[in-house]
Amino acid sequence: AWWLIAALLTFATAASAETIGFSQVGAENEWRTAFSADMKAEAKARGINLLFDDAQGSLDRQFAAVGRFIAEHVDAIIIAPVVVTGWTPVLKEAQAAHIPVFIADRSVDADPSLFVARIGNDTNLEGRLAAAWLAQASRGRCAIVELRGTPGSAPAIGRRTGFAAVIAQFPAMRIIRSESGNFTEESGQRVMTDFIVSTDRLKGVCAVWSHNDTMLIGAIKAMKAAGLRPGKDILTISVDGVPDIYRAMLAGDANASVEVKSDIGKYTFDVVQGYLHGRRDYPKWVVIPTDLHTPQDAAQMLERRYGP
Ligand code: GZL
Repeated sequence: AWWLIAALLTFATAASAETIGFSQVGAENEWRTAFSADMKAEAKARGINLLFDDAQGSLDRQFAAVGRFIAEHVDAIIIAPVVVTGWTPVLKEAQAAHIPVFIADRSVDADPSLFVARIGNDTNLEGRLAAAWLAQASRGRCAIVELRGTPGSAPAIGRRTGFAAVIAQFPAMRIIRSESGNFTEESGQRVMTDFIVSTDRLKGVCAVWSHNDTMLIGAIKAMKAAGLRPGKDILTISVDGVPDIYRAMLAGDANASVEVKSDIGKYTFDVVQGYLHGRRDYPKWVVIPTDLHTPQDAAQMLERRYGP
């Protein structure tokens, strides 16, 4: 009878729905919250039972969340790691419990045999692209102040390393101040205020290099409060491609941003579900591509990424 078939299908669907644990870094800025929203929406669309944990930037909370996921015998664990170090013990625990682990967004410093794959961006390339743009925009002569991301995080390490590798080829390009703003707007504003004081209102400073847009948004507020003109007298280059940076570009306050896609739920769950259904041919790193954007395409980027 039809009702019996419908009942069996419903049961079969419910039974096959995977339960997946997701340990998220936190909610430090709009890139992160967009990534969390995308992961939740994508899981819902796929009928996945997603156990979501916001670690509020704490590595210990992430370890506790993964421990809970293991105790609950989830089908798979996804980790967006706040920092690169310290992950081996919990990854070994998951492996011992035969629960596959996937790294999403930031990377870990751990034996690749301890996770199936990482789905994420190339942070070193982001730093290189940023420096190459600045080298061109400043004709290779620039004193730079740097706003760094969360200490020990893959994006802070990769962006700093990539940026430094490119400016090393330009003797007249150098970083004269560098502090962590922990990827947040308020810290970016505070650090830039300190830079303004310690450099006599950014005298001789040609550019601000910020490891993410959100810290730069804070820095722009600090510069404007000091009567300075970001995007005009001081070049700005940052990373993420969040809506506010395109708005800042359209206002003439920002010059360039390297995009990091935050809507990577579809790529992540394709790999996770594929693996759970038997695929074993994934590379260790599924690279999410990046692009640099400037005011010329800011309006189109706002339209395309964030709708009317
Ligand atoms: C992407 C992501 C970074 C963003 C920041 O690498 O891990 O973390 O660039 C976010 O905005 O805090």
